[in-house]
Amino acid sequence: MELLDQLKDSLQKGDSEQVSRLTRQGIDEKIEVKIILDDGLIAGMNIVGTKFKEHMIFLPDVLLAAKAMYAGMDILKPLMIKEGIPTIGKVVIGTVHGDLHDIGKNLVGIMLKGAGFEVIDLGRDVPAEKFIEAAVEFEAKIIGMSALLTTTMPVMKRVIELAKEKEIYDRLKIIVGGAPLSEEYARQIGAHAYCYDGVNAVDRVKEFVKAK
Ligand code: B1M
Repeated sequence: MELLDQLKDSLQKGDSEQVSRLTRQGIDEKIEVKIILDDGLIAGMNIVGTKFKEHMIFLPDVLLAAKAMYAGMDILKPLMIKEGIPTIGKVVIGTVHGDLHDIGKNLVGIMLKGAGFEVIDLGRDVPAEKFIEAAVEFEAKIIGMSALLTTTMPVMKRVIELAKEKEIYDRLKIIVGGAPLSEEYARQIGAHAYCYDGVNAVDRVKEFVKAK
């Protein structure tokens, strides 16, 4: 079996040790970090999601897979963050209130750091008010929100309403992302951009910072 297939397979089994070993092996074999991430770790996690949806696996299996995903990401992280790049702007990032899914948000954070942004990561299950308070406190140019549940998406709308109420909406840009979101939803709630992955988030944030 090819290394990336083995990686996908080990991630699905929630075998953190194998995922770490194969991720290291991939790096040693000079496979691009993006390929290891996209075609190994994320591809494996997508299969986990489908199986979970179809009731072929259960929540503890998903948790184990998430743990294994982190084992791989921990190894890739230093390679994704280029050293010594000056800060080109501050981004406050978090997963919205009620939502504990933070793998995608963390990936986006790593990519933004790698692109030279200072990332203030509020974590997961973040109340709407906290996004606004942090953006004001750190004078952030960007607020980035992640949601993976259809039930938590409305929290994003609340954050945007609060930003308008506190009159900071026009001073910064708000980006949103997460599997259930869409360009259309982002537009409806007044977000400045919908980002489908970390690379796209970096591109959009760079555009916004340049345009200022
Ligand atoms: Co849950 N879960 N989960 N889960 N989980 C989903 C999201 C689900 C789609 C699974 C399914 O049914 N197929 C489903 C949601 C259904 C819905 O709302 N329509 C679901 C459910 C139902 C639940 C629970 C309710 C299950 C239960 O308890 N019965 C529960 C909810 C808990 C809560 O949040 N309150 C729950 C729990 C969990 C775990 C804790 C076990 C675990 C999360 C662990 C963790 O994150 N620390 C988990 C996982 C792992 C998943 C799946 C399998 C994988 C999510 C993931 O990490 N993907 C997921 C199914 C799936 O998405 N395939 C599922 C990999 C990650 C890299 O992708 O997060 O999409 P993603 O991020 C991408 C892009 O979306 C984008 O860039 C990232 C990189 O490419 N992006 C952004 C994301 N955020 C961004 C922000 C940006 C820009 C881009 O700017 C700021």
